[in-house]
Amino acid sequence: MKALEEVKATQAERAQDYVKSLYEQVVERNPNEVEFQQAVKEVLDSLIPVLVKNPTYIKQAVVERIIEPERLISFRVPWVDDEGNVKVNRGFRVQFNSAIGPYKGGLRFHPSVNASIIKFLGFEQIFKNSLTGQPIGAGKGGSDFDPKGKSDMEIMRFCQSFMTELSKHIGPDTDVPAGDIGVGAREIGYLFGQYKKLKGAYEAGVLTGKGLGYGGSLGRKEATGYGTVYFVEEMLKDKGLSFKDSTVVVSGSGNVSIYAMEKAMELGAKVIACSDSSGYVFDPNGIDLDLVKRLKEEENKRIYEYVKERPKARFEVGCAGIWSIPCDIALPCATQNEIDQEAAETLISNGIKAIGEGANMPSSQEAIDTFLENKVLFAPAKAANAGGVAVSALEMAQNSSRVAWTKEEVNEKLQSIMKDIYRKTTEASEEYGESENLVLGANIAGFVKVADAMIEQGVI
Ligand code: NDP
Ligand code: 2IT
Repeated sequence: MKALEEVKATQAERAQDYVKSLYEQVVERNPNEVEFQQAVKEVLDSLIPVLVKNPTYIKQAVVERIIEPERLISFRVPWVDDEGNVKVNRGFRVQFNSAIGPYKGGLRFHPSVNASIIKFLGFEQIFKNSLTGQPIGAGKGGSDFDPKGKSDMEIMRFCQSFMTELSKHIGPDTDVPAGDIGVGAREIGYLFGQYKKLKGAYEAGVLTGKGLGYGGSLGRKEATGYGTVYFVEEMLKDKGLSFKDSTVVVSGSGNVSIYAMEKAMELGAKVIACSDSSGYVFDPNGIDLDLVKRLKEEENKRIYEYVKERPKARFEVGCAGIWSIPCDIALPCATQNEIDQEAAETLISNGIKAIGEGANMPSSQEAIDTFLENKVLFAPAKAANAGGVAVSALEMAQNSSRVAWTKEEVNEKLQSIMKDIYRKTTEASEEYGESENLVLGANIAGFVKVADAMIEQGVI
């Protein structure tokens, strides 16, 4: 018996050493790409038990292969502003993994975009897309273009120039982009129009998140936010808890945030704060979501305008302070690393029960460790925000069969996909010995499907 335990301990040590050496390689080959390094480290650490159990993955170098993108495209995006000045931005598309389907993932337009950001997002998409159970590989793209303060025509000209180059690399069966930060229905419309003009053909399935009148899916706009809340509801249910009568803080006030707030409210929660990059609003009587929608979806205004119409609400400059508001459930839905260790500790000392990551990698590694050590229920991004890309895959399915499902049909499918992701995630975390650790569960469950497909397809 002792001998067996010793063998197991040696195997675990070997897997740990192996993972450590892979991480060192990643740092060496991708210097200064701190977000990409962070995303890879989290996954590598989770994979140790699966590598111990199945050494074939080491023999076949599946992990070495999975951390290297199949292709990274970087390109010049020249465009002309309203005053006639020529501007140049940088565009990216990373085609990370096509083992289980065409590359799939959003486009982000934000001044912070660089290769590290796009690679971390593309890498996470591998595991997320796998968890959805849909036939989609992983990609991500975007540009350091800043949409803030640009006119509609400037946005259109930028999108057209961006697509002129991107169109050479995408297609309904090769790579299917969608939205992310700074890219919503308006941008997808301009991108689609330019793609169609260049191809001279109506390839509806080349982009998702399209307008409802030209091939978009009902329910896609709401899918990420709703899906996050469905996932968290499952997690709470397991502990005899629910959204009903809970207080909720949601960061951001964009696509994911607005529909996370909407579904949490529908389930009986009181949402008391939301934010944008300028600061946050605290409304002790409960956020007026119609007002947020008008300010953000229609008028393109900053969140501080909210307090002008809700005198009992308060605006505070800076985003991090939102995590000092006492609440039962926190849904970070803005951007990466918005919750650091200090914010995590503050949330815990204020009695937080659950975290649901609507954004990608919103918690730093130290914050995640702090939540897990303190037994806070933690729904990791790859699982919790997979509803958006899952409904994108449903949009692709509708486009290729030339049908349109009702909102109810899409929503039912989304709910069952989120339940299924929760089941897969918890089963994997139990199988690999850490039943409360859904980070480990999501990473392993997402990995195994892709890794097995890669092995079956040979060394390519
Ligand atoms: P939006 O552009 O619609 O909204 C983003 C929100 O986050 C805005 O309120 C924005 O404020 C805020 N924000 C963005 N960057 C920063 C920053 N650096 N610091 C502080 N606040 C910031 O994007 P989405 O809602 O689509 O995306 C939000 C998150 O969800 C991202 O992490 C994205 O990757 C992730 N996600 C999105 C999916 C989707 O379907 N759209 C699917 C899965 C994940 P401001 O307007 O002031 O910049
Ligand atoms: O991060 C994400 O999953 C998204 N931005 C959505 C991607 C998609 O293809 O719908």
